[in-house]
Amino acid sequence: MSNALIVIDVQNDFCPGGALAVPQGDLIVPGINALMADFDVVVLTQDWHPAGHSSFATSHGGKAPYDMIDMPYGPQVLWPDHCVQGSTGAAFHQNLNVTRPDMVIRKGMNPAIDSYSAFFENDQTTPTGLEGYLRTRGVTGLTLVGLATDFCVNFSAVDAAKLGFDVTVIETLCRAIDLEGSLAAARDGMRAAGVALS
Ligand code: VGL
Ligand code: ZN
Repeated sequence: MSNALIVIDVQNDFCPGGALAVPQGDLIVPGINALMADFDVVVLTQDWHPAGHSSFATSHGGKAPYDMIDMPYGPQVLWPDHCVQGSTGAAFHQNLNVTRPDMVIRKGMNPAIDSYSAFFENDQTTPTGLEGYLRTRGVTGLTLVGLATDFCVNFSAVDAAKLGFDVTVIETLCRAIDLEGSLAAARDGMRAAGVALS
């Protein structure tokens, strides 16, 4: 039985100055680096979209960032172009420890489906493979930190709890986008799914 630290999307585009900047997103980096020593397994996730991804407002004529659209898999927020494969914005924050982690898992590569969760794309059925990796490493407990609390951390934590992992989110090592109450809704949803918020 091992414990894994899952570091969600600590990338330049989600930090101040980035395309989809999360306020204070960079301030969590030193604490995350320090926490890595406490875990058997450390995983980094990386939002990794092709140019012209369907979650970008610029891919939909007449739409603006933060508008909602209906996708075949359900409602989808439209975002500024962000985390385009190979761009500086998609790179990890320069101070994040990328030496210690055991693996990096990328998500959001399918042009037609967004992927907030580290486990499943937003159709909630296409797996990323992270579950299999963690199970074959003997991991049963997960601690999640990173960006953003109300989107990728939230969806990853809820999916992990549904998969039967014992899940904790350390909120002080996360920061939120907080669109129209999305942080409060995310906290309620995580608690309802059995995620421990600490
Ligand atoms: C994220 C919006 C779009 C996140 C990723 O990492 O929370 N949010 N893509
Ligand atoms: Zn994204």
